[in-house]
Amino acid sequence: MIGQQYSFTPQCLVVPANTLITFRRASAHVIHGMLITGTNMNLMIEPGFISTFKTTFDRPGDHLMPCHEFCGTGHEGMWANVKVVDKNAFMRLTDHARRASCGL
Ligand SMILES: [Cu+2]
Repeated sequence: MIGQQYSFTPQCLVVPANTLITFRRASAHVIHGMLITGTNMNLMIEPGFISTFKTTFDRPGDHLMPCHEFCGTGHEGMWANVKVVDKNAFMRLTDHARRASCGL
């Protein structure tokens, strides 16, 4: 995931529950922060570095991932989503595609 003023790309991630997920984040411009609501995940994203963390979501659900480091005039609108789906549903979604879409 890339953070840039003032969005994250991609805007939404679909991941399977009960599976170790590795997040890798980088910034295109300035320092951003990112947390995942309902979890203890919280990190800084700095230009020139790749921030990495691993976690497992224990159940399906939707989480917001807002930028929590003031990064400029559009900071308040900078957020993304992670959609956690049942592992079997994820396998069906990716059966014929390389990645799942949040549009399902
Ligand atoms: Cu920000």
